[in-house]
Amino acid sequence: MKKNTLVFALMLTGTSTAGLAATRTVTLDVPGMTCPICPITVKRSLEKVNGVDTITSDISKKTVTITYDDAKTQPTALTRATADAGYPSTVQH
Ligand SMILES: [Cu+2]
Repeated sequence: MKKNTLVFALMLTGTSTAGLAATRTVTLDVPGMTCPICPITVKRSLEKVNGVDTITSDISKKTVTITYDDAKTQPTALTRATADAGYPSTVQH
């Protein structure tokens, strides 16, 4: 009975019951973002990637921080998306 209650609670919060999917955050270095318009193009390219949740850009640091569902996408798909839009990027470690 307790177990059923827990599963139900997890379903309500949208959390994966098996722990397979998780929201992850990655920051990409995008050296080509040289003016305030660039992040808009980069953001649009990332929005098309299935599994991307939030996108925050920092033009002064030339970075884009993305939260995503790791069951749906991964950093290589994100760097590919920005590169396809004309902005090659690398994952910040
Ligand atoms: Cu620009």
